Amino acid sequence: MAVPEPSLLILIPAYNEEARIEPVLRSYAEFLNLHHHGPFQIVVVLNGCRDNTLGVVQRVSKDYRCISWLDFSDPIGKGGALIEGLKLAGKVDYIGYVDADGATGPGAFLKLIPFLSEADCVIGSRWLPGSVLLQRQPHFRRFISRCFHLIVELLFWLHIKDTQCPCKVIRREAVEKIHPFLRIADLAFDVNLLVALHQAGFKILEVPIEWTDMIGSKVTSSLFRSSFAMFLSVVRVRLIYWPLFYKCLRPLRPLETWLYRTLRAPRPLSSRDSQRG
Ligand SMILES: Nc1nc2c(ncn2[C@@H]2O[C@H](COP(=O)(O)OP(=O)(O)O)[C@@H](O)[C@H]2O)c(=O)[nH]1
Ligand SMILES: [Mg+2]
Repeated sequence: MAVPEPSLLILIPAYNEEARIEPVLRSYAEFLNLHHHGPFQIVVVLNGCRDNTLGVVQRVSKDYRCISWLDFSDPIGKGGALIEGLKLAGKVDYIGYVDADGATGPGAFLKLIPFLSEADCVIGSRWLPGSVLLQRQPHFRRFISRCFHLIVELLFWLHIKDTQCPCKVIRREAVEKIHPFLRIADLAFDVNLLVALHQAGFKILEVPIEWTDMIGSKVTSSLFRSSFAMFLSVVRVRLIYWPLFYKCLRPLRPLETWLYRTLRAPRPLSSRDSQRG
């Protein structure tokens, strides 16, 4: 008889994913049914989709009881969606997240789980030897990604090669402790998460992953705008950990709001927002 495995919650942030999400949901549900011998749930977190992503998720959820969704009308962004989703950690042992495009298959995701015996958070890495990239990102996207990595390394000294790989799994205790420090609503959310874990003394382990760049990326199609918003967000994460300086910058809030609006990026949550349950 199989030994029961820890309970698992997988979050999938999704924005206008009607074309990509169905096979991903089906493959995760099927694979986990066969290979994860413990309770699991898959929760899709949507916000303000202008297509029929919600309809697709609702239809697929009729075939698999493990699939459910949260739908927010506000433009809370990928990070905002994950911050909301992480509030469901509840009594689950492990909480992970992956993209809605299937860049990381369920087999690659499940391979991260055993490493949680050595760490509080395990993250997939496309930049470690041993990673398998079935389809690489375009050259320019990879160049921007390395520039971003350099900025993150200079600001935080995390020594993590791939902060942005959307395939991470974390122990519930760690999620609960750091949740109040999660503020970044755009794609720099991952840096916010990793810095909060690091500052709280949790162990992060980076392991090579199998990954495929999928057609239809929203980031690649708005690379400059997204990258600039991510730059602003990592600077903000840095400032959060210099509280005195951070307070002095409060008068600049309207400028920040204007910048994020101009970049069409979701604004970071204030400390008050992030304390609301
Ligand atoms: N809920 C939510 N999800 C988002 C938003 N923007 C992007 N996503 C999701 O975040 C993931 C990453 O986006 P993707 O286009 O795959 O970017 P890439 O993998 O970095 O090229 C996908 O699952 C998207 O649907 C958003 O504003 N809200
Ligand atoms: Mg993706």
